[in-house]
Amino acid sequence: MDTFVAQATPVGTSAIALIRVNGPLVEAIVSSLQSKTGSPAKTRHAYFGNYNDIAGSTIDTVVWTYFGDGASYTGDAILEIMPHGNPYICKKIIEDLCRRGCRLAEPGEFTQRAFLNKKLNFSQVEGVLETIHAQTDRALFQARKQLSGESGNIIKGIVRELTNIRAEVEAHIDFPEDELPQENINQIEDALIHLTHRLQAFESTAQTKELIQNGIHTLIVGAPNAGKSSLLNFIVGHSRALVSAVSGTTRDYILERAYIGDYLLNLYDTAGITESPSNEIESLGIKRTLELIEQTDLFLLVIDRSQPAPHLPPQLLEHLAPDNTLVVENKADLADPIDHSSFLPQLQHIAVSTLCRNDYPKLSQSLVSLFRESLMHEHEYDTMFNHRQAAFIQQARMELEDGLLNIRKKLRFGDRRISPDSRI
Ligand SMILES: Nc1nc2c(ncn2[C@@H]2O[C@H](COP(=O)(O)OP(=O)(O)OP(=O)(O)O)[C@@H](O)[C@H]2O)c(=O)[nH]1
Ligand SMILES: [Mg+2]
Repeated sequence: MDTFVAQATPVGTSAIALIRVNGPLVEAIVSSLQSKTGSPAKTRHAYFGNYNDIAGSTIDTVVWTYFGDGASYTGDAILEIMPHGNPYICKKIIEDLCRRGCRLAEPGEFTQRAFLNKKLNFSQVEGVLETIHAQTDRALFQARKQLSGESGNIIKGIVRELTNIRAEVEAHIDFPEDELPQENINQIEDALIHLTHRLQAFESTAQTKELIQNGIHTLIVGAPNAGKSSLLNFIVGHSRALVSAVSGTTRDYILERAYIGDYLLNLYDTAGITESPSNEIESLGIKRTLELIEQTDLFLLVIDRSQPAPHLPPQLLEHLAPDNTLVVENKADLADPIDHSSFLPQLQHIAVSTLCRNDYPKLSQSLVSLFRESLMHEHEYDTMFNHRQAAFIQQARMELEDGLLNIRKKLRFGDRRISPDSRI
């Protein structure tokens, strides 16, 4: 096995940096770092001393820690070296380690070793990635669950239940003359129904998990000049997008990350949608807005309270639903507003003025309730499964449903025998 090395901290200037070495050469490198020879380095023990290159010149004073085989993250011997966080020092140390026989690590290779050495299962490997990228408390909570292996344990519990059911069914196949009492058949059926429901619930968490991890794709749409860019600026809290009284100010869409409560939003400010674009650039802008619709989780439909309701294209209207849209009646500060309650009355409306900071809590509260009740389906703190896992869960659920059908056909209504080719 090769010995590989990588800087674990980002490249840049910082107080300290961390360089990790993994593999069989670690012991020899550790011996060269020890000032006194003789006693072997203690595992998981921090030492302080000079890092001398292979020619004997000191590169830096460092803190280093040795993790013996089996006592490390990867399961292999690891050496962690913490020099000062100077990219030049780090480069020199890594070059020196390569001269001693190490090679540069491939991306993700430390975690790959942990997986190959059975220190982590595949879900936990995904948990490492989730932990690194989590940007909200919810995302971190989910990442911790994933890292702790909780989702795997839940599935193992289900496998145990299924194994018991299978044993009972197989016993009947082996000894068909012992007719399975109706009570047992009912029990098997109930257990399978219960399991399919649980699996279905797990499948449905994947969408929520994605929203929590990657953010809610939120499209700010509406007629020109309704105040869409003003709303983007209002939410992000600074002047990100150009705002002007000239209709058609925003041409191409603008993407900005924002937080509402503890929810991460990928917020798109778009070109105003009008039935009669006045030039080619405006048409192209509208086309782009409509292209974004398919990937949208949440629509903020901005209308101007001082203007009649806008005419919106069917490609947009057909996507708007009470669980994914908030109609923002903007410019609430203007006198004599038009009553828009009959405009898309099935959707929730909220009146705000983006010129009035005091309206922000009202907007954020409406959004947070919409996220909780409609987008997250209230299970934001349950154990969730990612899309990869959900695909397997779906496959398992479909197999169970097949099994259930077979049981109903063959045991209850059929010849009261379970065919050996039943796929339970
Ligand atoms: N009185 C009042 N004016 C507002 C409010 N919000 C925005 N405006 C004004 O409305 C005009 C248009 O605002 P924008 O945010 O540029 O509107 P938009 O929808 O992005 O416009 P386009 O990009 O051209 O489609 C500007 O003059 C803003 O100052 C509000 O709450 N009250
Ligand atoms: Mg704009």
